Parts: sequence; structure tokens; C-alpha cells
Amino acid sequence: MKRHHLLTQPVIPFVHTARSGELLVVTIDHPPVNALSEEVRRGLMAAMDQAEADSNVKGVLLLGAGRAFIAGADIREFGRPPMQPILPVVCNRIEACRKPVIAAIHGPALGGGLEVALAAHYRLAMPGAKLGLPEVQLGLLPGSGGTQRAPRVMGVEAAVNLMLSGRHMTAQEALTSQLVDRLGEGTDVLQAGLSYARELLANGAPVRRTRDLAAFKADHAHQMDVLEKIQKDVEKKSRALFSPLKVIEAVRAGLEMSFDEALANERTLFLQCIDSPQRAGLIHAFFAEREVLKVPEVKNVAPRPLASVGVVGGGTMGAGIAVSVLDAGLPVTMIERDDEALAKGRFNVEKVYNGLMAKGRMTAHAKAQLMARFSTSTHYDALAHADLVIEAVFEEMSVKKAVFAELDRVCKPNAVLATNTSYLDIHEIAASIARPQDVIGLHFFSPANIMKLLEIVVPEKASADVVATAFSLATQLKKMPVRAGVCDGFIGNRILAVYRAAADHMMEDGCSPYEIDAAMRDFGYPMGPFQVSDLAGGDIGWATRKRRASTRAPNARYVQIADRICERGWFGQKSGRGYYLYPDGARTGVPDPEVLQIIDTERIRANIKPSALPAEHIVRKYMAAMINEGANVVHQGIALRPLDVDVTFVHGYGFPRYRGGPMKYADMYGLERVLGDIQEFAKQDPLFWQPSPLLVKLVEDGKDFASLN
Ligand code: 3H9
Repeated sequence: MKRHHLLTQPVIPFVHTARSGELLVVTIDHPPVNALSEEVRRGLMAAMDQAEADSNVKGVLLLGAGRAFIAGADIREFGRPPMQPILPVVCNRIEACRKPVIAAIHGPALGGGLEVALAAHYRLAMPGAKLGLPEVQLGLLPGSGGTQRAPRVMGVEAAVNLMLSGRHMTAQEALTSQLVDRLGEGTDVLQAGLSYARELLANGAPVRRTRDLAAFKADHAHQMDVLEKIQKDVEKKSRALFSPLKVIEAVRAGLEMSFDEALANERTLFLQCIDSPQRAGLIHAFFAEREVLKVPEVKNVAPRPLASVGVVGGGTMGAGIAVSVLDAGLPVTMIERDDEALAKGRFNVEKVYNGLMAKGRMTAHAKAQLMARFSTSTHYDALAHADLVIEAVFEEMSVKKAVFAELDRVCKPNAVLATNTSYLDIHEIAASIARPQDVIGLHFFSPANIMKLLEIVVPEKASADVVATAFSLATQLKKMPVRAGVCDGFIGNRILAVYRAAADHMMEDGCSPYEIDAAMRDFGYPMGPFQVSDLAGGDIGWATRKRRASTRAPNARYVQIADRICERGWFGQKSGRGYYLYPDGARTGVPDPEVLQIIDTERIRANIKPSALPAEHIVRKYMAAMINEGANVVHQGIALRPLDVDVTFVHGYGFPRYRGGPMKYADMYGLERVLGDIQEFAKQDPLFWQPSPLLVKLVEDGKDFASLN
């Protein structure tokens, strides 16, 4: 909505009131998204008082200025002591108003924003409105009456599903589910709101309080059954999450208690969620995901035009990247060395879409439209007009350099030349051509069309608008970009190498891979490290180990178990066995006694007397290795801030989002304890367990990683 200027008298900053005939128009104007900060809450209270005190006012129209109705409670306030008036009180005040209150919604009406609307007596939504109660995504539940008012207007099942999914409804969906009463027409929410409110007043519409709707309690036994069923489902699917079960608890209580009792109960449950470490982790993730976009090169620098993309290489990675770019609506030209390889590349692209069609998630027409933007060639000259080219060929420096020489020859000036290498030195690639300023790393994760993380690896000579273009591409591809510096493995794989080594050490010291996997699953990972290795293919890690062999310190501990397994051709799922057995192509593996024998033999060879480690110790060691290398990566400027490491691990490595990321986890666990763990482990292996200078410094200064964000 345009910020309108009727005859306004500011009540309190961020909430303006203005008269329009018999209506008091109350506008929340708290950029960027009208979050319900303390001042906004006070402003809303004052506006209600004003409406009631003025006998010329017959009704209230409530709306948001700018691009949102209200995006919810002010998330930045959580974690501090609550300031009066708290939002449930504000919602009750709105609902109690003796004159009809009409909410006119445009843009997001989320969380507390929708709760404010539900406390109003009538609701209108404009096209493009997004309505939802996404609190679970922040480890919370709707805490301003949402768990009680939403079931009253839309029914128990629909309301619980809305709250548990956290999804945003369209205006039309909200109308169908009776969350709103009217769809607004046009684009001007003020005009649509005024016209609806005037109509209501003209028809003598009464004050209609959501709290008084009792029909939702009918068929009590059925509602209880529905909740029971949903609860079982939640327990199965989101095992470790705290707040979804609290949502169900709050709604169930609402079926048993009076409205006021149920509100008090909701508040108790809400405060339990506020106090939970999951809330802290999830809100950290929310802000970190926005902060990663703020990198120095992108500030005040316009990206280069980006209307067409080239992809060199049609293997799994190249095809996945091509799909990702096609899905974003851009044309793609794929280059391969010969017709056969090109046909394979096209096949790999089509395979993704055919899979979607088989599942009924794509029509033949939609596929045809996407494929119409896909072209192929065996000649690099086909890339002459591409704005950006991503190379995804075999991981070998000479091969990469040959590709870049071709790109240098054919690409137009100012084309961005990107490599998808996972570990090769991008400085060396950039230096091999005449335009190093145009070269950047775009490290996609497999499957590239699915995985959210995109490491944007910035070599020293890259020009700022090349970095800005890479970030702009990430936004178009709906990826989560993280800026990384050049080193072996960048942020993610570099840290992975270290905690994977710690896992190998533990395996040789006495844990089975199955115990380690189980401990990390219990920590919150969807899979343990050995399951991941089996899924990715053991041959990949094997190749990396061989590559690193020459640079490995001769006195560094090296566990050979993985090599013994790979030497047998056991590369994981694709070969039917790895650390686990996959009988008859099973997707979930079962423990393999022969692997345990191999491990035993290796322990004897390495002269190790095995001793079991409790799960708690496994987690401590695994996390200490991850955090320590994370600190090194920040210390060396490979990651800009600890939060960049967090986003990398949450979006690329399955780190449980509710723990915020490894560095947030470290802050919550306590850096002093992390350092203590490292010093304890160093007694056994001082070479491997060298505390990061950054970690030591932070502990000395009594600071945490958050202080560097
Ligand atoms: C709640 O309501 C609890 C209640 O039930 C009970 C209370 C007692 N607060 O995402 P964007 C900032 S819990 C503070 O880039 P978009 C955001 O950090 C809340 N700040 O834009 C960013 O700042 P910056 C339930 C917020 O257009 C800027 O706004 N609500 C909040 O892509 C722009 O954000 C939610 O969970 C907030 N609530 O998406 C909704 N929201 O520019 C959370 C945003 O400094 N928000 N900011 O980086 C969203 O889902 C998206 O931000 C939204 C806009 C869809 C609104």
C-alpha cells in the first residue's frame, strides 16, 4: 500500500490514525514489514482507546503501510524480557472494542499479524496477500490467541494443519477456509478496505468477536480423534521438534477449557517454547539466512545483466545445474565434447523432468516449455552470447584450464565465467586466462536442482559486479548463497574433511560406524556420516584421500578402514554395499558383519585396543572437530562470519536447523567447554586437536561467535 496521508494525528510512532467519515483508519507503518514491536503494540492500544472515546467514530479500519499488513511479532524482541503491553493483551483489546474493527490485509499477514486480524471482527484480503501462522518454523506456537481463534474460524483440523505446516495461504484459500470474509478488488488496500467497512456499517454489521464462536467445539470426540491422529503423525515425522506438539496441546486444551483459560494456557506453552534452545537455534537461522546476503561486494554494486546461461558438462552435476537454471526461467546452452556426451547430458536433464511427470508433479506441456529453453552444442562458439557460463567438467586442473581457455576465446566481454569445482585452486584457474576479474566459483551441491546451498567462491581478482551477479543468480535460482574464500574445500568440504576424520578416528578407536551414525541421528541429523558416504558413493571420498595423500603430514593419524572397503569395490548404495549392506537395491542399509571384521583387522594392524565410546562422547568429539575447523575458517577469512558457516551446514550438510548451525550450537554449548573438550582430546592426538587461535582468543576475551556476526 502507498503510504497515504489523510488528516493523520500520529498517536505513537509507527501507528497512525486518521478519520475517514465515520471510520477511524489505523495504519501500522513500521518498515520494512510492520513487525509488532513494543511501540506498535502501544500504538494499537492507544488507537483502540481513541476509537472508543470518539463518539463520531462508528468503526475501525486496520491496515498496514508499505508492503505488508503485519509480518508478525518483532522477532528481534524474543530472548529479551517481554515488554508491556504483550501481544495477547493487544489482541484482546482489539477484539473487545465496542465498535466493529475491520482488518484489510495486503501482503504478508503472518504469525502475530494474522492473530491481530483474527482479533478484528471482520477481515478482507487483497489479491497477493499471504496469510499464515508460521511460528513453528521459529520454534514457537501462535501465542496471541492464534491457537484458539484460528480453530474457531476455520475448524480444528484446518487450523492445526496451517499452524504445523507454517505455510502461507493465498487470499482465495483464506476465503475458502473462512479465515477471511471478503476478497478485495484492485490494488489499493485502503480503498478496498474503506469500501468494505462502509458497507458493513451501512448494513449495521454488529461487533462479531471470534472468541464467541463456539461451533468448533461441536463433535468433541471427533475433534479429539483428529488431534490424536495428527499428533501421531507429528511424533513420527518431526521427532525432535518441540513446538509442533505444543501447538496440538494448546488446541486440545481449547476444546476443554473456556476461552480465557485456554489463552492463559497458550501463553504458558508459548513461554516454554520461547525458553527452548530450539527457538534460539531457529531464530538464529532465520536471521543468518538473511544476513548471508549482505556481503561487502554486493553493497551498492549492480549485478551484470543475466539473461542467458551456458553450462559446460552434461554429467550429473552439469545436468542438475542446467535444470536449476531452466527452472528459474532462464535459457541454457549445454556444451559437451561430442554428440554422444551431449545426448547423455540431454538425457540427464530430461530424466529429472520425466521423474516429476511420473510422480504427477509436472505436465508434458510444462516439460516441453522448459525444454524449449534448452539447447546443446559441441562447439564453444554457441556460448558467444551467454551472460554467464558455469563449467562442471571433470575435477582436474588441466581439464578445467582447457575449458577456461575456450571460454576466454569465445565468450563476450563481461561474461561471468564460473567454475563448479569443489576444491581446485580457483586463483590458478583465473590466472590462466586473460580476464581473471570475470572468474568466480559457483559450488553447487548434488543434486544441484534440489540442494539449497550455493557456495560463491570469490577469488582475489574477481570484480565486485561479478560477485553481485553470482548473488543475483542465487536469488533467481532460489538458492541460499554463502560467500566463501578460496582454499581446499572452501567452507563446507574443508570443515567436513576434519569432522569426518574425527569420525574415522572414533571408528578405529572402538565405535562401529552404526553407533556413530545413530549418535548423530539422535543429535538431529537426518543421516549419520557413514550413511552419507554410502549415499554419495565411497569412491568420491577415496579419490579425495588419494589426492591429499602427498600433502598429508607423515605423522598425522590416517585411518585406512575406508580404503579397505573401497578396495573391495564397496562404494555404498550404488554398488549394493559400503559401510552398510543394501540387499536387493534397498535404500536403507543394514549393518554388515564383514565391515565390522575389516574394522577389527584394521585396529589390530594399527595396534589399537578398542574401547567403546558413549553416544554423548561421540557427539562431543564430532562437534568439537567441526567447531574448531569452523573457527579456523572464520579466522582465515574463508567465511566472512560464523553465521556463514552456520548457513552452509544447515543448507548443505543436513545440520539440524533447530540447532541454528555448528557455531550457534557452540555458543549455546559454551566456547569454554568446546575448548576444554579439544584440550582433553589433544592428550591423545595433539597434532589433530590443535585449538583454533580464534577459539582461544574468544574464550580469553569471554566472547562468543555471535559477537563476530
Ligand atoms: C510471532 O508472530 C509470535 C506470535 O504468535 C506471538 C507473540 C507473543 N520481526 O524476509 P525478508 C525483517 S512470531 C522482525 O528479507 P521478504 C527481516 O529480518 C513471527 N523482523 O523479506 C529483514 O530484515 P533485514 C511470525 C522481521 O519480502 C526484513 O524484515 N512471523 C520480521 O523476502 C525483510 O525480510 C514470521 O515468522 C519479523 N517478524 O519476506 C514471518 N519479518 O532487511 C517472518 C521480517 O534487516 N518473516 N523481518 O535483513 C517472513 O517470513 C518474511 O520476512 C516475509 C517477507 C514473508 C514477511
